[in-house]
Amino acid sequence: MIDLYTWTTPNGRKVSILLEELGIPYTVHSIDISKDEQFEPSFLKIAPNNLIPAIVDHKTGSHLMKTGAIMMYLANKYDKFQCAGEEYWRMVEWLMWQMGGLGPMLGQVHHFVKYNKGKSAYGEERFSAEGKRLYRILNERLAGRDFIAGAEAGTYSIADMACWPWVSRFEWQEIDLKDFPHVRDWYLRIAAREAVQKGYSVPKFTTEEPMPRRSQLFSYLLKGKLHFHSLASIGGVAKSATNSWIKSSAATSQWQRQTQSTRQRLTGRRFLVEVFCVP
Ligand SMILES: N[C@@H](CCC(=O)N[C@@H](CS)C(=O)NCC(=O)O)C(=O)O
Repeated sequence: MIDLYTWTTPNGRKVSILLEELGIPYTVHSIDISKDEQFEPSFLKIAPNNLIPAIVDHKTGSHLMKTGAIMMYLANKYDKFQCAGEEYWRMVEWLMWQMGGLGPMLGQVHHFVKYNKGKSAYGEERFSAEGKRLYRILNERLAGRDFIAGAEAGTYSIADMACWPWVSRFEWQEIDLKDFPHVRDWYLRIAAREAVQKGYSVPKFTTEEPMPRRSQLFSYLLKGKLHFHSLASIGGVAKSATNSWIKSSAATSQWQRQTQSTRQRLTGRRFLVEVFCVP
């Protein structure tokens, strides 16, 4: 049994998404970093760097901090979501790119642009530019590929799971995903996964997965790029609309149930019109 110590942040979600993808039982312990719970001595014994997430594997007694290490440990232990051969190292390369670049730099964007806007023009410009550079690199990497690492179109791996929760904060980062179309395709592809939707709400539900603007989704549907299973996951977009069915659907608090009702509702319907063309 794995114990996960986490909070509702991109780093926390990387590991809960992986655990959901693995489909193994795990116990969640909330460490509310807004209440400084990461400094509790009991947590520091597991994660001396006082950052979430961390895990304890009760089978071996080992504990780990740092998402890169945790994800490699779990992927290795269950021999899943890791690439083989040479591509293993490509996957590690991109995992390290996330750990050393995408995460820390976008974290700075959140600090300057989202939480402290107007306090430091230099900080905002510097980190926004670096964030955009990283989006550009990811966009180039994903051109012609479904996933970040792996032969040919790629294999869904921990490299994707590490990057995705950071990209999910594109609104905080003032990033328009239409400027990075390969990232947007990849983002939607992963957002459609049930395990990702579940892992996103650990340790508790905050918001639905953020989605590109409705107008962008529209053009996607028309181009046939979004398929039925991805539609099931974008109930969150529909939820913000004023359609009465959507409202009643929103009343079911559980995301999973809502997703299912979205799917049922969409079966055999001209869902485009019904879900998105609302006032
Ligand atoms: N590189 C670390 C980053 C972990 C991290 O930055 N965690 C943040 C939340 S996303 C945290 O615990 N912050 C609490 C604090 O700054 O005291 C990892 O990958 O695990």
